Amino acid sequence: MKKYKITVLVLMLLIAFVSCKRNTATTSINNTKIAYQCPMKCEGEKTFTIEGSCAVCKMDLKPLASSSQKTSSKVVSNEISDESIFNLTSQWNTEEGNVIKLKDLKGKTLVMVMIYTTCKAACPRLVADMRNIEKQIPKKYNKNLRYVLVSIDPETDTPARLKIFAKENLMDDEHWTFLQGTKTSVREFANVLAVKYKQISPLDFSHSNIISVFNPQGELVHQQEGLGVDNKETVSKIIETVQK
Ligand SMILES: [Cu+2]
Repeated sequence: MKKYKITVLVLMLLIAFVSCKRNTATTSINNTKIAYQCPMKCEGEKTFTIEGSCAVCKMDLKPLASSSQKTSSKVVSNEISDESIFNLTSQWNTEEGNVIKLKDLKGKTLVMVMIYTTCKAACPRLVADMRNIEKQIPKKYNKNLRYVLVSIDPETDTPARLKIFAKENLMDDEHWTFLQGTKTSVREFANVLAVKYKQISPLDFSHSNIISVFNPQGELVHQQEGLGVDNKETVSKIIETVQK
């Protein structure tokens, strides 16, 4: 009887040891495989080996394999009509107080970015990036181009506020347009651009830093991601698109 008990005990210990070992094995595989990155790429391509939150934007780091940002960094679409942002039916207020739909911008190459005017961190740099791009495009194309800044904070960024912002940032010419939507339309538009944003306090959002180029049919032809990144490719893509 005693011998039987010991055998059972040994068996149980063995099973416990085996299952324990299996657990550690999977964990270590997971640890070595996954790299984490800020979904907003606040620190560029920098990756981390453990989960946590971004030191810059405070968003949760995402496992790199499941990051959709990578694939969306350059999208060339074939399905013209279905992929066009002109399918979106939402209405927007411009900084001039006009009410428009995105399809009212049809026929122009669109350079679009999502920002909010009370942003102290990324948006001033994104706005500078937009101006830097605009400066490199020959002026003769301006009539066939529209640089569009969509507010991710429609509650604060009223048309009047956007107008002031436009003037302050010397973006008040006709080829610049600022848009105020609704919370729903802004979220919908952000999803189309693969822009992520999250309100973290009443006047603060963490958000992706993506500048998108659309052809005159409203199809996405190029995206650049990051702050102060090399925009040569974006500039040549805009010129190529506007010349078509
Ligand atoms: Cu910002």
